[in-house]
Amino acid sequence: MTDRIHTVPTEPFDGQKPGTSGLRKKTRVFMQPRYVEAFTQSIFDAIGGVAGKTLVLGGDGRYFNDRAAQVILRMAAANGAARMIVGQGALLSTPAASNLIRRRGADGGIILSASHNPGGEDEDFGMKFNGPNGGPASETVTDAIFERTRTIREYRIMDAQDVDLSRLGEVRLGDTVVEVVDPVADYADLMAQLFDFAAIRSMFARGFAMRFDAMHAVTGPYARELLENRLGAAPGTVVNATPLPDFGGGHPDPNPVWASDLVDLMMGPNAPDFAAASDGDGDRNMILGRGIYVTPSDSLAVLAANATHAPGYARGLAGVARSMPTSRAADRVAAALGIEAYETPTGWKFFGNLLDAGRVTLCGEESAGTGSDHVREKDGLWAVLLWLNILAARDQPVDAIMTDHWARFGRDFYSRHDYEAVPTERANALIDRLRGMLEFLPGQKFGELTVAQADDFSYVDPVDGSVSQRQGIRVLFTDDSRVVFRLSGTGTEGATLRVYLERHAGPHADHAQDPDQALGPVIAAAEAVAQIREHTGRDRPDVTT
Ligand code: G16
Repeated sequence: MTDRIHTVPTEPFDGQKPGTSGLRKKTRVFMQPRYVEAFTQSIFDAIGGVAGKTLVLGGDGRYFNDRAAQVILRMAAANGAARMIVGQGALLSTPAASNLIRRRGADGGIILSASHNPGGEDEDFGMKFNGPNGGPASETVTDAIFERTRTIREYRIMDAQDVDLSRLGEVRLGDTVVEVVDPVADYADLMAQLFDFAAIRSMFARGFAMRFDAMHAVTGPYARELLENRLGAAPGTVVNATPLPDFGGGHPDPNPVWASDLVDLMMGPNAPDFAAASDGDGDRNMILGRGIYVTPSDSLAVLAANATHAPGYARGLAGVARSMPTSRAADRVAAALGIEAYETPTGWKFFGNLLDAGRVTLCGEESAGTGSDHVREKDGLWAVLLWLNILAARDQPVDAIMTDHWARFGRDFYSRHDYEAVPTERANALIDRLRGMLEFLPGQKFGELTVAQADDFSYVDPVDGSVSQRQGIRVLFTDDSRVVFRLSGTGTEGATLRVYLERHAGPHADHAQDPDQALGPVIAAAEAVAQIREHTGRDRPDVTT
């Protein structure tokens, strides 16, 4: 073999700045000559090189996943990596990649995904780096990567044929061992350690019916293996199970808008007992019972209150964490359990230190993410399995579990309104105006509601003391309602304004109300405070979840 290592000159590319979760851009941006190469070399340089190191590599199977993986392998070889552990077909769900990094003691990993964003030549692509703990790189590391992208002048790559990633086993690329592994096996084994598979199996054997929508994305093979093969759910329980490069033309985003078929099924006469969906890279989840949608914020709270039904959590929880815009439902559970509750900025990376320090066991976000200390990413199938474990243990339907939960803790009515592809300057103007008003807001009345407090969320990491400022505008009203305004860090077009709306109804209030109705005064106050229509030019949100 005439493998040859080249040092290739490049210009820095503008805007290779990792956002909430890695670098996300239009696929065609990534397809420009040297773009993936410049970013990959910047990652390698920012982490002190990869000579002698072991990295995990895989992605969600979207368009360009396979091409980017081959480039990264040739660059890892040229940069002297000792071993690259790659999922067969260059596939790995994000939680499975996190697990592999941890289990194999790797120095980190590169995950190819734009998560729930659509895939295809004209859609989105992404790359993110996870550290040796298996979690998303901290802001210190992503800042160092970004700094490097601004000065990079060359990258190293090996001339070589594509590695056959369809065959399990080891091959060599120069001195680097490329190990192609089954993407599902280790992850499925981990799940079997955490949950009472016998109880879940017996529930399915008694006729419990479920549908899991893999949305043509990466969780299909994982869900088939776990739900149908290991737990005995009826064949056909997992639908849209084959990962496709364009996710079948849809948004692989498990929410009531993009998984509306599943919601329709669960609200109709032929609903099974339970339904769930996951996203492009397998870290998000949506939970539904017959006739009921469980919001991600409520799901976190219910899982926290019931986790001890699962063997992996039988000893109880150290604490729970939620991102700031996530409803405060989980805090109420933590208070009742006498454990710590933490409020972090949006982004799974902020949970890493708390999990590593053993301060929290469960974490979650309003953006359909829930997880625990079993890996360092949110984990869609994990959440589904914990729900199944709880349903098996309590032998009650989802709606009864929710009614019971709200009767005990009260209900946090919750909704998120997204305004997408807003011109960046207009979105910035809205946020800047709010920032300028903060000190004058307390005491002001907006419709029925009076502002109690308002601030721009700032987070001091309790483990390493690092500070993250300007993480979202919080407006708290005297009746304990809340509105949060922030700009998304994952969009690829203009700005996405997210408005998070929340209203608490105590244990004895009417919990059966329609959430939109319950939130009416909060929605009106949000418009009055922020003048959303005027700034965005829109009458209504593009997506409501
Ligand atoms: C990512 C992050 C999450 C975050 C979500 C939305 O999820 O990992 O922590 O909550 O984006 O972020 P934003 O509101 O900034 O768009 P995923 O599933 O896209 O990786």
